Amino acid sequence: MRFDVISLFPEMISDAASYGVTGRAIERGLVGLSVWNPRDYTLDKHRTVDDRPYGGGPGMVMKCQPLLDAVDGAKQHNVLVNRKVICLSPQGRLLSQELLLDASRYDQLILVSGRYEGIDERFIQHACDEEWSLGDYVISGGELAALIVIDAVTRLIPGVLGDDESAKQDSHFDGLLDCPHYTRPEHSDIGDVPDVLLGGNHADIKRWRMKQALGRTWSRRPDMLEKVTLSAEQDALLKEFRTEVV
Ligand code: 4FV
Repeated sequence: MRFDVISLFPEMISDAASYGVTGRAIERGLVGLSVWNPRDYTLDKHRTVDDRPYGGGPGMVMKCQPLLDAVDGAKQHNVLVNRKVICLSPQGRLLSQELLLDASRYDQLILVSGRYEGIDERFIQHACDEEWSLGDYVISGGELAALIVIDAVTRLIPGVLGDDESAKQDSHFDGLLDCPHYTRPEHSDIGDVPDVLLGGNHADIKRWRMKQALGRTWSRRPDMLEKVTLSAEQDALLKEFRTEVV
């Protein structure tokens, strides 16, 4: 998997992606990352990447040409075919584990990070396969959204996480919130570790964790429960949880 990010702030991407799981995955060559600055593709001496909006209104809009040429640069650099060009914007499809799992199957993701009020629509319609959104709020640039896509997709690349099992442990992986986690000390003045986790009975531990995941999803994100089909055992565990909390 390789990520090619189109951004006016290349260091913001390369610096942030150099830490932790993503940083190690890049060092190990499990994922590739390059950043392409549209300003390097401008044709005028002032290296102009934005201009005033037609129809008036506040702020500036990113011009087509520098973005088109930057995307072409990212494409020419990699002859990979199984790729997608994604524009990160509030008008896009909401990011989800399901969308990111699908994206992790591509060879290349070209992630376009806008700035200013937005990007000339003709570029989006002509050069982008899809628009993706972090959520229904406005941030100052698409870079943070691109970094979230890079982080979340990189975790799904085989070999990146210690054992691929851990990606499966991730919350949202099976459509449920995660169970609570504990580590030493066993006892503290802000509470003790639940006994079941100390008993060493892995079946009981697995059962307790699923019960907690179901219960937390039910109490915090009932919208997610509507999207999953629970097994008979999960149904029973959730009933048990609910009878215990009322
Ligand atoms: C955004 C989002 C987002 C809009 C104008 C950048 C800003 C500015 N990107 N999910 N929500 N982008 O707010 O992805 O150019």
